[in-house]
Parts: sequence; C-alpha cells; structure tokens
Amino acid sequence: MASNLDTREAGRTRADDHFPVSHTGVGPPRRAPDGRRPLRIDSAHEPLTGLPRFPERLSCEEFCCAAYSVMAYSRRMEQRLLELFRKGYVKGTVTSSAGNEATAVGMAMPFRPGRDVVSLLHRDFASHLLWGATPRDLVCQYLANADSPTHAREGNVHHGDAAQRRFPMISHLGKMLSLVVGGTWAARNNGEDVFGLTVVGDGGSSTGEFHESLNVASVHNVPVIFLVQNNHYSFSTPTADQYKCKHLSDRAAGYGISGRTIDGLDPWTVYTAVCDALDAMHDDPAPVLIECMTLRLQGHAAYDKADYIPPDLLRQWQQRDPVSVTRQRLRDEFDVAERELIEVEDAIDDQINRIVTESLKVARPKAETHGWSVYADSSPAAVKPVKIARAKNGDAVNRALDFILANNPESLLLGLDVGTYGSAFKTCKGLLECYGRDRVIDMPICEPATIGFALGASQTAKRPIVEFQFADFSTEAVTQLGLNAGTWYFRTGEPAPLLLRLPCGGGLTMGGFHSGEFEGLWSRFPGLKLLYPATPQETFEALLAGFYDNNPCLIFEHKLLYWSTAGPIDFDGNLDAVWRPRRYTEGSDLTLVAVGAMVHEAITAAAESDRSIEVWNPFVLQPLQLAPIIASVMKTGRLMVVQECGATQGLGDTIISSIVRARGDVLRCLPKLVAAPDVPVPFAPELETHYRPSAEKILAAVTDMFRETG
Ligand SMILES: Cc1ncc(C[n+]2csc(CCOP(=O)(O)OP(=O)(O)O)c2C)c(N)n1
Ligand SMILES: [Mg+2]
Repeated sequence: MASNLDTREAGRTRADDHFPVSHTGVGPPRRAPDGRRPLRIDSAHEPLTGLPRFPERLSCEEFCCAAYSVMAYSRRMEQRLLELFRKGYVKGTVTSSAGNEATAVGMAMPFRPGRDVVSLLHRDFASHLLWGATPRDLVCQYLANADSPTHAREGNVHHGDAAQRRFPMISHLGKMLSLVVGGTWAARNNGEDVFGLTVVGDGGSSTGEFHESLNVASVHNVPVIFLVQNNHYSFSTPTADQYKCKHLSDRAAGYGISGRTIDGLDPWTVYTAVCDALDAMHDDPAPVLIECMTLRLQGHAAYDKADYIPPDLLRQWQQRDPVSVTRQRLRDEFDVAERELIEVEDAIDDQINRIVTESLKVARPKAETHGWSVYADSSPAAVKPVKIARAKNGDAVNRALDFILANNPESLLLGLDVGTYGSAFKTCKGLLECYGRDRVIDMPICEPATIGFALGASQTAKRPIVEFQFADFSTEAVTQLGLNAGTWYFRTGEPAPLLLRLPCGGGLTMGGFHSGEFEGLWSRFPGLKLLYPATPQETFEALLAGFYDNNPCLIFEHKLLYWSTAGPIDFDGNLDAVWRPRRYTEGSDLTLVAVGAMVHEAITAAAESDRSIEVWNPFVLQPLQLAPIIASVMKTGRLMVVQECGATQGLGDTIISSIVRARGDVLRCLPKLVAAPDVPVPFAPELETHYRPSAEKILAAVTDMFRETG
C-alpha cells in the first residue's frame, strides 16, 4: 500500500537533512583515522541512524561525545523554533525539551530505528533525531508547510513515521503506550527480535491507560521499556498533587515487573539503564519501568511563563541544566577542548540556519489540491465463494471468523472471554481450539488498551479483530478508536486495518448498560467505517468485507438476532459488492428504511400493510451510501426511517436529511422517523417493549402518514 504522505521520499536524502554527527560508519564512533571525535561535524553529514545500537554499547567517552552534540542540537533547534513561534511562523505552540535532553538522548540511542517500536512524547525532540527524523522534517512540521511530514494535517509534536514503527503521538496522554505494546508483541509474534520504548510524563502516569498498558504488557510478556519522564510538574501541577507513592517506579511491583528510578539529567546513566534493561529483556521478555528524574527548565509550552515554580527552585534547576553539565563533563573528563566544542556548536547553528532559511521558503499547503480522504484504499478483492445451507446470525459470525482466521495467518482475535468461553454470546466457540492462544486471545478488562494494542499490532503486519463484549463497553475506547485509530491514516498515511465487533441492541431484558446500539456515536468519527447487517448472509459478508478493508471497520451485530434469525449464506466472494444498501421488498407507495433488528420489524409491517412498501437497509452506515434508497424515494415519493434507539442517538435523522437535501422535491409528504424515546434503554420487559419500536408502531406510523396526506 503506497503511503499518501509521499514527502517521505521527496528531498529527504539530501545531505542537509541529516544530522551532523560523524563516525566511521563501521562499529562504534571511536576516533576517526584523523583523530577526530564522534562529536565533530562531518561534511559527509552521516545520518544519526548510523550510530551503533543494541547489542553494541558505546564507551562512556564515545557516548558522551555523540550525546552532547544531539543534546546541543535539540536545545538550539528548539530555541530557534520558539523564536519562529513568537514571530508567527510556527503554528500551535512549542513544548520545550529544555531539561529533558539527557533522558531523550540516553533512552533513544540504544534502540534500532525501523526495527524497534516506539512512541515519543512532546519533550523528545532529540529522540526523534536519533530515531530517524531529519531536522528538516521537524522544522517543516512545526511550520505546517507543504513539506510537513504530516502534510500539515497535524501540528508541532504530533509526528512520527508509522511505517518505520515510530508511532506519532496523539495529544491524549497515556494513549500511545498500548500501541507500542501491541506493535512490539505483534512483531515478536512474527518472529522478529524486537523491543519497544514508550514514554509518559509524571502527569500522564495518572491516566488509566498507563495502568492498563503496563498490565497488558506484563500479562503478555512484552519487552517494552515504559519510561517515565518525571520533571516534577504536569503543566502547573506539582507531583505532590499527582501521586502519593515515593517513586513512580515503585508501581512496577504491582505488575510483577522490575522498576527503577534514575538520574535523568545524566545521559550516560539513562543510556546504561536502558542498555541494561534491553539485555535483561533479551534474556527474559517482560516490560520494565524506568523513571527518569528530569527537569522542565521552561514553562509547559510557549505561552506559559512558569511563574508557579518557586524562583529559587528554578535557579537550582538551572545549575543542573543537563546540556551545560554534559558539556562541562566533556571538558573535564574527556579533555575535549573548548575550541572543539565551539566548532561543533557553530556547525550546528550553521546547519539550523540553513534548514530554517530553506524551510521558510517552502510553499504553504494548498487546500484545493490537498488529499482529503480519511480512508486508506482497499484494493478490489475477492475471496473464495462460501455456501452454507442454513445458519443463524450467531453461526454466521462464527463461520466468518473461522474463514478469516483460516485464510489469513496475520489475523488474530482479541477480546474478553473470546478464548476458552467462546465469547459471551458463543459466537467465537471452537476458535481457540482451532487457532491457539497466540491468535485467539483473552484480554484483561481494558477496552482502551485493547484497541491501542490492536492498532499497534496493525502497524507491524497483523490484521486484528476485536470483540467488545457488549457494544456498550465500546464507549470505554472512544479516544483510542475514534481519535487514534480513526485518524491514523489521515495523520500517518499508513492504513490501520482493524475489524471491531459490537454485539448491540435491546430486546433481551438487559437494561441500559447492555442494550445500546451506538452507531450514532461512532458515526461522529471520520475515518471509521460502519456496517450494520441484519441477516446471516449480511453478517457473513459484513465481517469479511470489514476484515479485508484497510480501515477500522465496526460491525454492529444485533444480539437479539444472533440466535433468533436463520437463513442461507451464499457469498460469491466479491468483497466490493458487499458495500451497498440492501432491499428486501419492492413497493411503490413508501420507502421504509430500517437498521439492525428493526429491519425485521419493517419487513413484518410491510407484509401486514395494505400499502405497497419498499423496505431498505442502508447496511453501510459510514460512509453512507444512499443512492439506491434515493432512487426508491423518487419512485414512491414517501420516506419513513425506523431505528431502535432514541431519536437523537441514531442515524435516522442523518439519513432523512441526506435524502431530503438530495431529492426533497420528490416527497409527497413530510418524512417520518420512528424511534425510541430519548431515554436510556429501560430494564423491565414491559418498559423495554414500550420503548422499542415494533411492527405495530411502524404500521401505526404508516397509517398516520397516509391519513395525513392521502
Ligand atoms: C488525557 C489528557 N488530559 C489533558 C491533557 C492536556 N495536557 C497536555 S500536556 C499536560 C501536562 C502533562 O504533564 P506530564 O505528563 O507530566 O508531561 P510533561 O509535560 O511534564 O512533560 C496536560 C495536562 C492531555 N494532553 N491529555
Ligand atoms: Mg511532567
């Protein structure tokens, strides 16, 4: 699949793009033949990705020399970005790494870019350089110009290179941790010797997903370093208001893993701790928690003067500035001459000047020619035909999952109780026995981290399927699914093939927390596709089409239909043809549109009515495809939509307004929406029956419609 962010190829190999640290290119950057140290700028402009990585280790001198130039580069570049922000060239804001550079360099240096999996944070400018970003990329990203690596679709720190396993962060703290766990797990499951690094601040460590991700990584033995950058503040909130334990690394015990707190102001300490952790994880795959005590020498972001930090404390911190301290160490311990350091710093400044001057000349993005699609292409595909004489909806789910798992070794099924129990509604029965625990995986109760895990795995060559035990619990994962997975392709240019299964709907006396549908909620997120089948044939088709699509696809499976509706399955294998509305009856008086279990109520109503009613199911709820239904309305001149949920919760009003906006002129009367009242699904059967629309209520609405208009 070609990336839509094609600037990755454009202009990135030019010498100026590369970070100016030289080394001999083979082995550690020991002194070059001419006696120069690795911190010297080389006119050949070797990329930083050439530095020796795990399992090699640099000596303290080699490391400190290389580390200082990256730290100085980061500091100077960010100062420049702040200037550009104040002049209005940089958009958004700048969250300075000042005080965090030692940690950012020490933690990133041992890893292998393009192989290990990482997600970096907003104070990790130096780590991006070490992980393959070019300074020019980063400047263009901040300027949001036409060469921005995110095509100016995202700003400042929200960048990375998903294809190279450097997952771009979203703002929501804690949300990238589980992606690294999933990406690392998947790559290792594919036989790769891979590790993960994921970063969180002292503030971010209070999020639920910090806990969820550590727990999942521990349960599944995923060798990821969870690195906490504890800089004493979360925006204006000091750590005293953030947590009560002595060290955040103390929490490791709760996950049965090792944890330590180290001095994050000394790059060598961080480097050796990370190398030691990699050695340990190599022998015994398990996550490790490392808390680096760092500083934030400036406000949270460009707009923040940090006047809530006591001035004395800030002065003490400035004495410990890791860039100055490391510089001094080079002079004191390794006899680096002041002249040599100045030469390096001047060369850094020269390069930054050149890059900034050039980047300011880059064109602004053009809205007219911008590729606006939120969806990755899915090449037309066909699978072998399938015929099943008779199946219930629940069987159709089971057979479709079996088909997918049997024919796609990269597929895996995740969820609560999907393994041994065969899922709460038994739709996954027998799959564990056939495909094993590596492919049918019972997860801890953590919907957000499960979606994050699946999204990460989708970036390292898996095609995950996730079952929410009930659609109601999908609300737990709104950020991960709606904002992270849904926007993934738009932001990164990489597809995020995920199949999400949502057993939904009422009629089973399960009350407000186990009976919701939620297609209205999920339709609010661009980048997701929604399918709502109503028959075994449609269920089978929807699951296959959703699986083979390159985007996150949500399949609504009405629970009431699982074991109450039966029919044949005869699928010719044409996946493209699946994406269309379905018609059940032909008619000339009224177009009756229904989704989910309401399809069956609508079919019953049509059969009992003395009017000629054409019943349709849009089936594809996002992106809505209404052309055949509009054609039907042009024939009948009347439109009624039925949905099981409350009027403001579903897509009925959207369907009506889309049709009216397209061909309202053909309507002989006002369209009608038959929906539940706008209340939570009530529990008692008498109340729920009253709440849910039914064939009788549809018939009454049909009678009203014709009585009113003739
Ligand atoms: C879930 C969430 N809530 C609120 C914010 C707004 N926010 C952005 S950064 C930040 C402070 C983060 O502090 P910390 O995790 O300690 O990282 P630091 O900025 O100190 O490096 C906050 C509250 C957010 N990004 N995500
Ligand atoms: Mg902090």
